[in-house]
Amino acid sequence: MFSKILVANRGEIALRVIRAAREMGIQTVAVHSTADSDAMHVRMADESVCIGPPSSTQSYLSIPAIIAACEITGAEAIHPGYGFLSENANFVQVIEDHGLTFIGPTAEHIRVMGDKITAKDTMKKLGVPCVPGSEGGVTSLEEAKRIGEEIGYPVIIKATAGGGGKGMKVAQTAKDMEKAFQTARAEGKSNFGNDEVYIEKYLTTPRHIEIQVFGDGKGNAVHLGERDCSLQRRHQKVFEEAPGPSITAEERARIGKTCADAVANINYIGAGTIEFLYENGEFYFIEMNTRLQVEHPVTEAIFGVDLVREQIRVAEGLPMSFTQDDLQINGHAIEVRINAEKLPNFAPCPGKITQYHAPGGLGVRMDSALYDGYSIPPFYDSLIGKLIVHGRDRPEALARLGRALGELIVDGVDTTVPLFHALLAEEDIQSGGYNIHWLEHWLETNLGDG
Ligand code: MV4
Repeated sequence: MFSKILVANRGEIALRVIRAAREMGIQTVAVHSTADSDAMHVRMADESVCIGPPSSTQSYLSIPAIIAACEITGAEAIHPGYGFLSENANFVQVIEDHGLTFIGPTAEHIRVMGDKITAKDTMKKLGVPCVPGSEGGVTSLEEAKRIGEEIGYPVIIKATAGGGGKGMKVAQTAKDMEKAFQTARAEGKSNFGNDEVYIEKYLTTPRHIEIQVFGDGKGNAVHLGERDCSLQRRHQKVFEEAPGPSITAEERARIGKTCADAVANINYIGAGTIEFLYENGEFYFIEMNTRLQVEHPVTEAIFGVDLVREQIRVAEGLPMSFTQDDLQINGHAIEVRINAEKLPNFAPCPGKITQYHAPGGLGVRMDSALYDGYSIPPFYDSLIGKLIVHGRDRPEALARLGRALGELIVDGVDTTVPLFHALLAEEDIQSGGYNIHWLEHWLETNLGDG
């Protein structure tokens, strides 16, 4: 059993990890930049170490500073949270070279899934359904055009190293191919230092459905159903729910088993998310994330499990504390992301919180590192809280979300809370009838955003 772990993150996710560790009787070490000396994660941890100046590259992304903090405090393992170093294979390698444990997958699993072509090839061989497209990378315009004719337009050209929507271009017809192909390559080169691209059939109106998987690293794995994360703005999720309003129990059992078997086959360890586009009753693999995700609490709510506790257990070599048969869905959960941003353009809005009051009551969870008088620094992302509601069914969860949003007070900065009040009034949100384009269209129509 670990006696002390270091949390290489900040904000609500650092608190999330500290809370799980404390319930397990494990001591915690927070790391922080000079801009975060007064941050809640520093106050909540048993110990803290300042690892550098405000800039993320010199603090939360500094591998030597984090390793030094481990050695100074005697922490035996590192939980990376999400973002920052959570999907950095080199970080995992350095941690292991120092005789420490990374609470997460192996460097190899991170490397394989970080390269989108290798990830897709691996998943395809494991029997996971993928979007039709090129076999591997496409290097010439001639080849791109040939594949376009073969699979039929529209097609999408994606940078192998891409992410966050960068290096992704749609060609509606053959005459768009040259420009789309060259632009995707150029964006891959400038954003990720890699101009390799691949081509897929473009799905026009899918939903974003992701399957939560969990492995013990010894050939055993389970799935914890899906989350529907279709409501996004510029590739940032804003509203997530589980189960997916469009997914049947049969579909869940089938795609879930396919995913669990796939990760069991590669001895995957810890939490992972297999992302799909879902259209006309079919699932199409797009990417795998080898980390705990921001929206994991909706899965925790409906399955009644603590995913961070399980991550720590398997990192120690212990078995998972449940089997597939133990995992039964109870009710419905929704998460909304509270960002310090000013509508209608979602401009970051750091500053001092003059009043904070978290909602409570049955079926309400508020994961936030805010407190009265806290100053949100301008150096990091704008997520300041996640409100997660759980009800016996979707209508109850929606009603509870409206009630909890009404109780929430965040004064001193602008937030995305008004957006959620407005969304709850929409028929398509109440019915669950949305896809990946719904929110951007709604924002354009209702706020003039875009
Ligand atoms: C696609 C697609 C349509 N067809 N692939 C966006 C980011 C990256 N994770 C994958 N993305 C997409 N890939 C094919 N073959 C549409 C998107 C997409 C998207 C996906 C999920 C959630 C929101 C999205 C918004 C725009 C485009």
